[in-house]
Amino acid sequence: MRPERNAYRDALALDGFWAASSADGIEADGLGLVPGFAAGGLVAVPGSINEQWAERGLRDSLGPFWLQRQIVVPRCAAGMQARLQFASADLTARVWWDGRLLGRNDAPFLPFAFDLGELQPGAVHILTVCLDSRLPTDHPLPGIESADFAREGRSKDEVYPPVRYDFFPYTGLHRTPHLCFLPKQHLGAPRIEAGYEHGGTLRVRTRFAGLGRVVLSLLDGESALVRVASDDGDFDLSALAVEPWSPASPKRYRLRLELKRDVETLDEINRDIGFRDVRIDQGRLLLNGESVQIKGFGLHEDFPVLGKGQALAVTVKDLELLRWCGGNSFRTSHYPYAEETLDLADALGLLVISECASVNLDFRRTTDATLEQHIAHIERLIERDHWHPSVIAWSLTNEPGYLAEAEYKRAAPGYFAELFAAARVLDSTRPFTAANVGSRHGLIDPLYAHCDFLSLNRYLGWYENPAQLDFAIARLRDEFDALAAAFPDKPIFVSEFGADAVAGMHSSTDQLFSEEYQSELIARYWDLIANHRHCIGGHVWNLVDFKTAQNFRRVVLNHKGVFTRSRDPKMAAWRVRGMWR
Ligand code: GCB
Repeated sequence: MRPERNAYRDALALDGFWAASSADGIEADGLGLVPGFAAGGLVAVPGSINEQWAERGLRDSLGPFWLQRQIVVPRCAAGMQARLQFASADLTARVWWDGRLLGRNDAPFLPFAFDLGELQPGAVHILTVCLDSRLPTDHPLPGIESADFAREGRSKDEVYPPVRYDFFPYTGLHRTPHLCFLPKQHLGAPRIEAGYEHGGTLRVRTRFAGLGRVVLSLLDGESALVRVASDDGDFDLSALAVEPWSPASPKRYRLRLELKRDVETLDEINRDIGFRDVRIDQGRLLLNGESVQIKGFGLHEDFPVLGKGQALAVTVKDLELLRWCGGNSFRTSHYPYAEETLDLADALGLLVISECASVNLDFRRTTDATLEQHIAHIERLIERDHWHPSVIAWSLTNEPGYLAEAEYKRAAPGYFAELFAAARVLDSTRPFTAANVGSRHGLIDPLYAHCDFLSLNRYLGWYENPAQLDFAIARLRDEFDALAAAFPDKPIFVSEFGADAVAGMHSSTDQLFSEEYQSELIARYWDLIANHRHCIGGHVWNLVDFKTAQNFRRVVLNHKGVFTRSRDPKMAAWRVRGMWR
């Protein structure tokens, strides 16, 4: 559960410099105060190590990287239960406390925690983390080794560092870890469903051990709209006189849960929630009963020097750029973003499609463990993000079956059936989807059967039919018509469309990589999306240019941003602003 500071809980941010090393044999040295670290250096947390240590020749390293720091236990620890809380540790991590292995985490971009019991104020502890971005080939975000390219019959390894996906595999503690201090008797992560149907509805399931009762308050500023108690921590409230949350008016209320014994308060947690209803009905996306059009972008957590390291100023900048364009939505392509990004989306009234870290599932290599992990990661994603009003849908995977069609046809239907069924048990209040890769499966993707709306990543006019926009748009229209006929209840959402443009490259004729062509392609797609009866909207790929692994298709960056990596507008940004505002 995310760190919170209030009268009953505290949290120590573990940001700053950490000792670091990429040397071999560290584990064998023992993990007290490790001598090997002396030969290392310092890295900043939060941040990506690759960028900070590029000059040491580690820019393209997938790890392992060892990070270590001392922690002096603060006074507030007295009488409290300590919990070590990572907002993420990418892509995988093992964690030691005073040389004792606490555990590992294999879910990139998701939080995890370890209970440490009561710590002595003033005591000094050593925290060690080993980060490794070499993922196994059967991970939901599949890894690949250079040798695999040869095994696949490709003449050379094409991508370095070797990855299957189109963003740089940064390694680091990308979000601030915390040492949290909880009361011994405390509340667990609550399950919160805030809906809107003839007034607000609120369903809360609180977990707590031991005796006591939970008091729920719903606050609008200083005034309490509701204050009710429950012995088991469960609440079902309806007909609440609240304003609904929407992009036009993202009204939020503070939900406060207090754990009480007699008159004494033992613990408290707060969430700023919003009341809204989201559903797919008769081929439309309805928010609070009204049809909405999705206008926005795919994004990445990516910035020069920071890599994937969190900086709240960049978060604000990106969402403000999105709004400047007239957008109302984004997808957390292709992994869970920092929780603060969702907080900001809640506050700004943006509609978020939250995506699990899963790209290009390769069904030659999936195993039972893949599905098991994939479901576990979705469970953790939903547990983390389910209470955010901005999250309107879950995307369970991006472009599965990009490779190996035969295995996809054989294995994917069963996989998706189990994946979606498991996910639907976890949240019955939001639609589910996953992004289909157009060039491979077209109309017959087994994914479609399970999606509430069809998410299409389409690059006609770019990877296919380059510089032939009339032909590309005509093909796309035909595909929309065919999908509308085949899936009348499942609207189409174009989850990706776009073209690379190198800022400053211009052309008077249709020319790939020119700013004019990018701008024209986006405008032509949007014209189709906005006017097709079966289409609920689209996301331009991408808001901002972003770093990828090295390969001949990318000139350092993926240049499909309508803004450069330093966030300056290309022509397309102005064009989109003209279309959307
Ligand atoms: C896609 C992927 C995305 C890539 C994009 C591209 O379909 O989902 O991760 O970056 O295409 O630019 O090729």
